[in-house]
Amino acid sequence: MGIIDLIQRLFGSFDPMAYEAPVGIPSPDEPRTLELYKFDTCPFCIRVMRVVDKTGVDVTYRDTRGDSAASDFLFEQTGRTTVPCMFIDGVPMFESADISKWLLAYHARTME
Ligand SMILES: N[C@@H](CCC(=O)N[C@@H](CS)C(=O)NCC(=O)O)C(=O)O
Repeated sequence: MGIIDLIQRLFGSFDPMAYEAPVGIPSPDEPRTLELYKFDTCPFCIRVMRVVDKTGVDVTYRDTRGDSAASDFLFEQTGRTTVPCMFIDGVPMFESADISKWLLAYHARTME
């Protein structure tokens, strides 16, 4: 399945070029440092990691089940332990659908 098919399967008519990041979240228009807090049996994390694989976006993974420092960091920064959470230049974003859309826009606008 290609990237266009993946977008349609996940989000129907989502247009990555028209996407606007939520208030407070860095825009997907320039290179960013991306860190994804996740664990491997979390279905929402798997969905985001699939988008990462398909797009080839450079994301550093932090496993909150295998690395207690990662889990502690996530809680200290956000007051939550929910994954997936992606830090975009240090700004945390929750919700797999929101993270996936941001990644698809980032791929379309900085890598294509
Ligand atoms: N609606 C969220 C659901 C995230 C979620 O429920 N994550 C679970 C793991 S599958 C979790 O982190 N639970 C532990 C917690 O919330 O502390 C999304 O789509 O990202």
